[in-house]
Amino acid sequence: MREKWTKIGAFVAVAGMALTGRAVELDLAGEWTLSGSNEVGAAISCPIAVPGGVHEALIKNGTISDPYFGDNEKLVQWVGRRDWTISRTFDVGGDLLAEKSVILRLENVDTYAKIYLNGKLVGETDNAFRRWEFDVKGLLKLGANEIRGEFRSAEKEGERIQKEKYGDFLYSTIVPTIRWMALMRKTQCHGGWDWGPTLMEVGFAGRVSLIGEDFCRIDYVHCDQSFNEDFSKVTLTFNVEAHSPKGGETDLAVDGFRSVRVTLKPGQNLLRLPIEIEKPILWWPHDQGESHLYRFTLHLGDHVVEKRIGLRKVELVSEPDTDLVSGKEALSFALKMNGRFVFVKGFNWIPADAILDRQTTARCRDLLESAKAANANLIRVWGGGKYESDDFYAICDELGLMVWQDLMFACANYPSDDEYLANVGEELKFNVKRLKDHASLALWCGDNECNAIPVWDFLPECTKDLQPKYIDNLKRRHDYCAKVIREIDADHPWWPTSPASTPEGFSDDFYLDIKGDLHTWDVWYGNKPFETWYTMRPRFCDEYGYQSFSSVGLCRANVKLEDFSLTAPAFDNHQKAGKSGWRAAFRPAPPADLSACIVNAMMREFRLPSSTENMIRLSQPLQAKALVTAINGWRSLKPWCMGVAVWQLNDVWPSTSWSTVEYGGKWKQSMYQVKRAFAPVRICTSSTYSVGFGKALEGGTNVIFTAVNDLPRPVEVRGEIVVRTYVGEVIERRPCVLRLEANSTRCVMDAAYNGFGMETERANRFLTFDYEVLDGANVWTDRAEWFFTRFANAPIADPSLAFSAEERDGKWRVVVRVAKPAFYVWAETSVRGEFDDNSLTLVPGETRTLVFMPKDLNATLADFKRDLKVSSLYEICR
Ligand code: BMA
Repeated sequence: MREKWTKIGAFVAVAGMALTGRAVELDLAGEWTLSGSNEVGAAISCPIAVPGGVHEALIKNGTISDPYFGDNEKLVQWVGRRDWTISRTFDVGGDLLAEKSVILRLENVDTYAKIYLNGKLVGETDNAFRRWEFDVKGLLKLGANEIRGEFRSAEKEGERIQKEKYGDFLYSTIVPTIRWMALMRKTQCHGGWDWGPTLMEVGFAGRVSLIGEDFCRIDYVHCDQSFNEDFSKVTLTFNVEAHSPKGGETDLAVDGFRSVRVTLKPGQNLLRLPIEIEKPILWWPHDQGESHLYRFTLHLGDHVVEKRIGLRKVELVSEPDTDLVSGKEALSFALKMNGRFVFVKGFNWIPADAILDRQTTARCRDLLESAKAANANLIRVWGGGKYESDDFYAICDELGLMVWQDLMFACANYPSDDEYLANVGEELKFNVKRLKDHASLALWCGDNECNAIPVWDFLPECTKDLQPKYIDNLKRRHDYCAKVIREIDADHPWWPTSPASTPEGFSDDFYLDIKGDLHTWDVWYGNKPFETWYTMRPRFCDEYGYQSFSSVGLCRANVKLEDFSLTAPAFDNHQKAGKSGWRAAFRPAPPADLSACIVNAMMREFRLPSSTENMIRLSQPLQAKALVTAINGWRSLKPWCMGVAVWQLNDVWPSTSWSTVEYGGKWKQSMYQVKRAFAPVRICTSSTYSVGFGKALEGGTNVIFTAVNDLPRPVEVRGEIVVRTYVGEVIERRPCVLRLEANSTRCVMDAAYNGFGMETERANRFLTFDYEVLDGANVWTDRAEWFFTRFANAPIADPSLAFSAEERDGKWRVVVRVAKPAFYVWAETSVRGEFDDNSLTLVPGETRTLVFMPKDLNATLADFKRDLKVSSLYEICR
């Protein structure tokens, strides 16, 4: 195969920057050959994509069937236990050979491979998060060359490392399927997670290229930003890491700013070039201002690097204080951008797909745009996945989404011997230099929940006597990582673990709501009422969630007709937190099957449907109700609480999970409700609850309306609180006009139920607060709601829901009307796309028009109308 030379001058995306100029790069991406053998030893040879992985290649070749369908996942486990060879030939021309030096650069080789060039070993890889460079000048020849990666099974390699290096001291992980997962520097959820399949990917997952250097090559350009007090001036220092075979003099310049003469010594060089910018246009998360990006062009000799950089300062403010409610010592946790506190509304991100080849930029963009559309301002890249692609962060920069970046460690005890840490150090150097200039990057966090693992009682290895050793390892790793990061990046905050109750790292009260950040899982795993969240007072909750099934269409598409039942094994295989999932595997606490959590809560909240389809549908209002309950409660606590992030935004495959966007990108009901609950100005409804004696929930006899304004300017809210019966009779109206200061919280009303004549009528009444937000010329309407009883107990009447679809002004619209109140009114179609609003409460007399925004540009109005459905609780719960 003859490759096109990237005679640099063309745009080459390297580490978030464009490399142009006098260097030669031969990109070896494309079709390679995969060879190995199957389960019974029969030879396989087929095309494989680079970048890409072995599973997609085997699916395309017809060797394995789609692992996402039914329980096919179980049939493909042999793939991860085999060794594989991935190779290709390529032509080399005279230009590359004429260079003084040529390196082979490999990013994200997954994972254990020996790399050969023309039959000679050039190096070995053992960390999928690193960038590898091997000197290959002496091995290349004019004309045809061959490159080959011989990959060993990571699972077997993990086992070998455990036995040979660590003996009986087990580095336990929560992953039940692959015991040695913690020993592999590879995406941890490849080993299966409580929302994902076990698919131990293998392959060249990143860029593979040959880079020739004559005078020099640039390895990294990364910057430091230093602002004066009032942000009227910034010093931006470019750090240029360049390698030169022989050394020499040249110019270093940033177009339009500065040029200096520099001397490169033979070997590695670090050059620093500060520039000053007066009155910088700052970068803000999208809800706080413009997400402005500067474009800088840097020259080193005739090499050119372009970078898009947002100028901003991000701080983590975490200070001891006192909880005035309990009188206990507490610790704040809040992000500050450009000197202004920002309330975080976030989503947790897991990889875009379990199969490497399907983690496309388009998929990432679609999901990130969904997060922004749902009013989120932060994405947490969770530690069990991967450091995402350059494109991912560039999209976040552009969309105005902040990124909480975990290091890739999750739910395990990891080693911390020198050899292991040195490998991690290389991984960090690559990723920190690659990512630190992204305006979106807000914080580095050491890991996900590794604090908890030594003390959780359901990992059998974590015995009391070994705890100190595990904790010691954890601290050693945290200290090491913090130091490596600090040396490269002094501009971003560091937090040791998500969650932690102290900036120092381990402490045994990491689960305390009033100290630091919080993950709270009791409501889901403990099957507790959603109001339990009102009893918590988090400073920053970066994980909480509630599961639902995917849409009926997606659930049907992934099982055979006869398996379309919640308890059919093939259907249940998509519920990884269930009896087959990891938590239950270690802690068989009731309910053993966690889909039963959904059904249990459904019985508490709603009347039970009579069909599988409607059970699936009803799980989505359930999840929506759960998520919004917490958001309303915790936003009301601002500034005590300064952030909420929903677990989880997306799915890696079609599954029953905590995601708010199902596999393929379709919004669940919860996403629409979270979007409204995350609006920058919001009337939040909540109630006072406490956990009483015997641990029962007590309270819930008042309704609190709290107005929250997260915008940096005052707004006006005009609305009306209306008390209605379930047949739609209006009992009372209370007008309400409010002026809200910038970045403020204000209690609008805290009223006992009695105040609404509720002693006898409680079950038959609900409240709406319809309001208009006047934010300068920008005006929008919204509705807050409060139900005095659970829907199971409410006398919901037939709303006589009617709808019609039409095209007006080039847009497809659904017009919905009801004769009686209707809840969780839900429009759905099989055409890919979203509505501007959905999952609604409608009251009599109101006509709602929902505008559809198709993502499938070939779809027609007829396609849209064909299976368009609008339903509400009444129709589903029967
Ligand atoms: C959290 C996460 C994940 C997990 C989720 C749901 O704690 O960090 O490990 O998927 O819980 O159990």
